[in-house]
Amino acid sequence: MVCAVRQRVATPAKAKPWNLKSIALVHQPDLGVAPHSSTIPSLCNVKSLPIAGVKAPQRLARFSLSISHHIDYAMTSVTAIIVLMSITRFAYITVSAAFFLCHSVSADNPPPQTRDHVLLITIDDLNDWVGCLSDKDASAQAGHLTGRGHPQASTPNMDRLAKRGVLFTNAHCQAPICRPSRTSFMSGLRPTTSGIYGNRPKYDANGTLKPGKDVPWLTKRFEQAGYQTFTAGKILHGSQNKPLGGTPCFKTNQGPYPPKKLGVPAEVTKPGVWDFGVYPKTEKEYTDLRIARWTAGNINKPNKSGDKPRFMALGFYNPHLPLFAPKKWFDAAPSQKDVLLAAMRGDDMDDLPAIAKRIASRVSFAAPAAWVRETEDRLRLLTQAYLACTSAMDDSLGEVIDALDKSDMANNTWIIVLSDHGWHLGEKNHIAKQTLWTRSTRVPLIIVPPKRLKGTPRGKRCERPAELLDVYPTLIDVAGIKPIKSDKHLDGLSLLPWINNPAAEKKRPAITTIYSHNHSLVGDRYRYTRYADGSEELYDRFNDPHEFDNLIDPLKTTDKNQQAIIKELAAWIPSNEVGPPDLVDDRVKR
Ligand SMILES: [Ca+2]
Ligand SMILES: [Ca+2]
Repeated sequence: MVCAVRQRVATPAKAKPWNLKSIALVHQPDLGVAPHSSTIPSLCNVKSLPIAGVKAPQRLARFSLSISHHIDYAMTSVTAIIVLMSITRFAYITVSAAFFLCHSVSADNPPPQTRDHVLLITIDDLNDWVGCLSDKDASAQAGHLTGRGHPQASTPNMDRLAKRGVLFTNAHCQAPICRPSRTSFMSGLRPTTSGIYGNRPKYDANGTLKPGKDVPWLTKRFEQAGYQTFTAGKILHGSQNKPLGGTPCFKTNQGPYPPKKLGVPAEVTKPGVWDFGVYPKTEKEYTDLRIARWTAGNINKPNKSGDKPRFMALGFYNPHLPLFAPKKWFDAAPSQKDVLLAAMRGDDMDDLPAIAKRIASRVSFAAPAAWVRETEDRLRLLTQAYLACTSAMDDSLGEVIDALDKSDMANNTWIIVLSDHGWHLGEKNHIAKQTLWTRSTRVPLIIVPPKRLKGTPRGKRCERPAELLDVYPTLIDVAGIKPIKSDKHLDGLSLLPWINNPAAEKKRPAITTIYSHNHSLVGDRYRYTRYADGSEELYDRFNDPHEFDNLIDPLKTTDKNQQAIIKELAAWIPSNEVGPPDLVDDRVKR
């Protein structure tokens, strides 16, 4: 019987139970539930599933799926039993026992042998300056950045993944800083639920997020469902990956660092991450490449855990500071003279509330950021380094994808690529992250279905709002693993309906939070921001992708529908938020 089950994987006809075209499901494409309600994500996105072979995104489908499996097993088992009974009674007893063993496994989760692998790739501090998110033609015509991406960004490997799957062009982080963002997508909980708004304190030994919630980390969730997991590089903040588990695990910190500062004078900042330039001398020392090659090596190794599917998570460090990369990537980047700078306008800060400026001034390492802003030449060097490091990281990413494509996991692996948040390089007079403006919140998010799913939409762009915390319920959904009690606490939505149909409507905006009670909400067109003191911003992202003009500025109010837009977006501001309002009044205005 065990042999009979394995044959199901190799024979296309045996994959029939996974085709859910015939399953009638309730259609609620835009999350037809009230904001703030306790949602079960996999029940909120129910709709027909046009992708042949995609696994069920919700409990109803999974229930039907389980029935299908039982019938399939029963049919296979009966055939096997008849044949074997003709041989000996002993064989009959043996096969019957195997049948019941298989039957009990399928009652909990789909058999491991039929499940897809998952490759989750996280990138650190990469904004939307990637090839597939950039308005190259429009920028070239205009001679400057349009506000969407960067025309000189070179990321061929991310671009080829976008052609193989769905690129979410309106995806945003839940917090514009490492730890709370990474916590959100690895736990499925908003900062407003977990209470994790900043980079400190460290996770506790057990990785507990909040007593009583009992939500497992994403890796643990898959481990509990029968997956072998491994982690490499930066998944949680500061490579504090211990709570994630995973065997094997490749631990490495950022670096190596040169003996002295390269791009920033030593007197400007203490030794540490704030620097940029050509380093290390040899490619093999480059950390992201080491992470990629370790991962590729593990992909190529025989799976020692038998038939277990794999959940592989790796995190690249670049283009997080320090912006170091081998020389070839600086040579490939635009020269200091030719590099296009981010768009800036002299009066851009005039229509911003004071708290927005205070939040920007709270950024870590303010001194070197201010030093860069002092001259255009310095900003050009930093921009060049950011583009060089992005390309270097992308090249490392390519090695992982190449290894996967050559492996025995090539046809049955979901690939997810994301960045934890964006980064400013001069927009709104700001360097670094930790703001609620688009260059901090907008991130690349690419989801690539397995090659085995013929007929799946590929090379599509989904312009609907998406959140990084949607990754957790999405992966549970596409893996088809059995829902558990803690799933009802998840704040995200499965994106499977939008993988199937990128143009489907979606009412729920993407929400980014910085410190408690400071939220920015992005819908299809507008960004609405409400700070802890009640002050507001509103941007028309279609007509003003740079977010230059705060429409709430009384002098610029022209949209007669403004109140309706605000009301619609503000309804999604999380209620019952953990922590008192943070007015960010501990720093003077810059
Ligand atoms: Ca980060
Ligand atoms: Ca402005």
